Amino acid sequence: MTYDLIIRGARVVTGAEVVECDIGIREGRINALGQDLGPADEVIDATGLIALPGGIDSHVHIAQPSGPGIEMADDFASATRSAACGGNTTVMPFCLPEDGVTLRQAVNDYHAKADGQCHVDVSFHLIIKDTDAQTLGQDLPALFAAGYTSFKVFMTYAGLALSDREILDVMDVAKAHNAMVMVHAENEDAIEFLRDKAEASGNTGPVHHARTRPIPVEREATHRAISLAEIAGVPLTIVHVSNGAALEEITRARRRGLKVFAETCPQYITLTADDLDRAGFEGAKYVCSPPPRDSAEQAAIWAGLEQGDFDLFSSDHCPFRFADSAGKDAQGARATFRNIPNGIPGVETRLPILFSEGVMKGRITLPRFAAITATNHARLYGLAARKGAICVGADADIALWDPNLTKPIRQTDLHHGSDYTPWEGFEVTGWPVRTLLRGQTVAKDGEIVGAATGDYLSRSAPEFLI
Ligand code: DUC
Ligand code: ZN
Ligand code: ZN
Repeated sequence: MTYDLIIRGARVVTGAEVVECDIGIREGRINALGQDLGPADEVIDATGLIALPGGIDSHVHIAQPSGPGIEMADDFASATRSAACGGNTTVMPFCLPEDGVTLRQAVNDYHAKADGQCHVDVSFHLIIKDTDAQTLGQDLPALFAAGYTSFKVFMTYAGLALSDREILDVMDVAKAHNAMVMVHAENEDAIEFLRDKAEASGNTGPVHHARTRPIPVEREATHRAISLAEIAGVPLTIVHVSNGAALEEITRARRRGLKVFAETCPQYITLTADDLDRAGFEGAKYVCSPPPRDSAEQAAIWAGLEQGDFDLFSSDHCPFRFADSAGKDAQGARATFRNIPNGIPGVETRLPILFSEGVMKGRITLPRFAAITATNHARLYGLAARKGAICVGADADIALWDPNLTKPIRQTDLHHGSDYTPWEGFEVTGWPVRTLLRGQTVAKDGEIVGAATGDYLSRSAPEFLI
């Protein structure tokens, strides 16, 4: 039997090894790995390239309600175009109910925004902001059963932050249904205290976003989230870990045998709080939570990546436009850091940054790169076997990388809806030059190919061992 496609001659990063072999693809799946596979309708000569599993970015925000007058810069079409050109084949955005809308209705509305628009596969996490009987007793169990098997809770942001009791109640439902709890760990009361003091002293510029969310704010909440999970008896994932002290809370808990998983992001290995202190209002371009720290904390995050303390490397893509009254830069309203929308674009640059800074600089191996950018995301969020690895039987979601291509990141080359990138001019070596989704090329040489063929992925229960 002929293959639909053979990718020939790449160095292939499988689950465990890097091997030179051909990849035979039939009906959208990887059918064989080996030599001399025989005839195919199409052959891609990948000599000199590296075949990695298509990236899974399990932490992105797309078209998420962001408050009165504020609009996220990406819809599903632009976000997934950007994802595909950055070597990704699956993204997992968060479904956030607007005030007065049930979780179930929010999921339906979010599907309506995504349907037919996506250039990569998508699957939704839920955000739990209401803990009423309808949400916890009915909507959440029904949604878990329907394949929405992970959700995020916030310990910060008025209107979103849950109390400790509420977090425990939500964790209890997760325990009953084997779902993954993701936590944004920052102490809202402490931030509010520091924010009031900063503003009273006239300290209102973007850098004060970072100064009012210092490391203890995150470290304490990380410790508390882990303790609550221990009390409730559930595994959890701490998302967007920015510093060594918070990571230490996680590694200590892991040593005690708790199932605590850790995620970090490009901003915590490449940006610092000084970026929020750039001249004029430029610092607003770097406002995200938790904030970037300093070079010592970057080193601590790198040590965690090198030593295997991090399971996930995600973008936390959360794009706003800069020169836009619906984005970062509104005269008056956003004149204090308190009102600057939190988040930065990064779904297209996540993988090139880690490949260049991690793999090419000898800090992490290719198999480790594959694990923290794809395989572990599939396992922890219920997509294992089908997604996240180049192995027989899996979807043929593959990114072909040129490890010798060096060029700076430029906003003009990117595909997101934001009008800037925080990494303008940042030089990287190694780019994904072709992305295949279920065996079909969806991006090539930095441009989208073909129509929006991304599917919605219903998920199984997470694997709590990776
Ligand atoms: N947390 C996120 O995960 N993303 C953007 C903003 C935030 O606070
Ligand atoms: Zn968060
Ligand atoms: Zn996020």
